[in-house]
Amino acid sequence: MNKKVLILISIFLISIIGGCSSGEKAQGEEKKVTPDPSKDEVKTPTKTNEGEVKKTNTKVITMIAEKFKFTPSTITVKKGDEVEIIIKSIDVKHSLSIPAFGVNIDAVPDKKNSAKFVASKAGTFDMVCEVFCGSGHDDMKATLIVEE
Ligand SMILES: [Cu+2]
Repeated sequence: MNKKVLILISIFLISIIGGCSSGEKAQGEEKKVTPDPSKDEVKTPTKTNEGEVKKTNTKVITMIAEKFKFTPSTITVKKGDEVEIIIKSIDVKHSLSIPAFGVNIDAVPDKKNSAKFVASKAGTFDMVCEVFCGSGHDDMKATLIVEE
């Protein structure tokens, strides 16, 4: 009895596999047709991409503030990128200010603060700490490079 059941099951399985493989063949035939539509597909998404670029190109950068530096000390993005900076301090209270883009984030110990901005202009910009944090405060700077 069991053997008959097994044989029946294996017949079913074979017929299912056979059905799948014939399905793959059908898909293979469809793939042969795709090269021409794919050329059109390349053109159409570029239109929608312009809107999507801002969403998909969000660059999330995590920075650490400490006496008297930022890590990383230089960040590089592309013009038009939406940039999210997440910053926390590992000692005392600092801030990260990017005057060129109106960004000012408190850098607080044990807390992550963040801000988003669009890097709308190319160039090299200062990022500074605006909270007086000690003798090296004036040297507490980092650089934002926005590539054209
Ligand atoms: Cu400071």
